[in-house]
Amino acid sequence: MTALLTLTVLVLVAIAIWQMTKIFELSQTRTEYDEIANDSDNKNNGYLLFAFLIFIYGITIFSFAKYYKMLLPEAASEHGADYDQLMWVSFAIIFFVQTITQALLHYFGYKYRGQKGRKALFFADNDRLEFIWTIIPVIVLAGLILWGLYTWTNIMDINEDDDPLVVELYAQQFNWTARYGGDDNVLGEANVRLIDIANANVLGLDESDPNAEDDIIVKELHLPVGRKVNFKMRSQDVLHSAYMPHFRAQMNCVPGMITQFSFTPTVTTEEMRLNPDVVDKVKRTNAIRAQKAAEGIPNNDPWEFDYILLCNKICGKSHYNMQMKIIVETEEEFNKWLAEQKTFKETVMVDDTEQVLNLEDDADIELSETASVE
Ligand SMILES: [Cu+2]
Repeated sequence: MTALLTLTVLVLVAIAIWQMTKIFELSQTRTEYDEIANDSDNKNNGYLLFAFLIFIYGITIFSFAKYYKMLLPEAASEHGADYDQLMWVSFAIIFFVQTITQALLHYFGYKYRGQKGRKALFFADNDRLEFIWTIIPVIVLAGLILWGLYTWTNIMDINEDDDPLVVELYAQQFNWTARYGGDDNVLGEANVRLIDIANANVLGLDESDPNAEDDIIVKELHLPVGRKVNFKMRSQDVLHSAYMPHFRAQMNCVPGMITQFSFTPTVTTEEMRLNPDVVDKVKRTNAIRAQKAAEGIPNNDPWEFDYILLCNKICGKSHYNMQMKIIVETEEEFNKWLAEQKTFKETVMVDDTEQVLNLEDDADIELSETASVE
């Protein structure tokens, strides 16, 4: 706040000085009107163009050198490599073209600066030149767009081939819930109108749908490595966006409809923790955390890398913290974890059963025990 105020004061003082200089200039009687640029002004502006050129090249190189490490590590999904390749080729073309065109632009600005007695050349058109500067961008852009469309179509080809694992991602202000189809890998019907908080049916599953019985609802997303996952996204309230940066995946979650995304994780959490980029990032982050902890700032325990699902639509005041941990593990570890989770029937529907069977005295104790399990 103090810095902002100081800055505001400095800017205002600068404006005041500038205005006073103008008043001073206007009060002088002059023979020559010097608001028109002369040769020396034009030359200085020409040099300033070169200075600006050096500045933009410099800041580009500086940004890449300093912030390159902020980029994501290698992709952890099958399609991620294609996606990254498309991005890097686009980057390379943009940097190549920008480097050349900016140099030409600024050089010609300097070369053909205004000079007393020099007249601009009248140059109507040149078909060959126009053809060249039209056809090159057309070919390059058409190539990039076609390649992009091809990649996009491949990524968005969501099908049931190769026995994909079906997972629902449920978004609400401000958290994520995941649901697995259970033994049959089929998600039961669900609708926000069926949400029954009192009965802990938080996702609005249809209790009359047999497919819902073995559904598993969790707050931590586990995925088996090497198996295709078909995500089905729902939102309870506003637009959210399921963003899994390490897998190069993002899809909007729209109230009233189911959106989809599909990818195959290729790197387990354990393997990714050994990735040199990740090791470096963890080291840097923990150095900052250690420093903050030493200064007595709370919540600065050492951090360990984990994949993450983030919300990427500004959906409200706690949007910044709308996230869920993702763990990619081997098929055996995944199956073991899944087997330990309670099904929808075991958690929610048990209450109804208990109510019915409670009428029989003998069954009472046993069922109460089951029912008390969260
Ligand atoms: Cu959100």
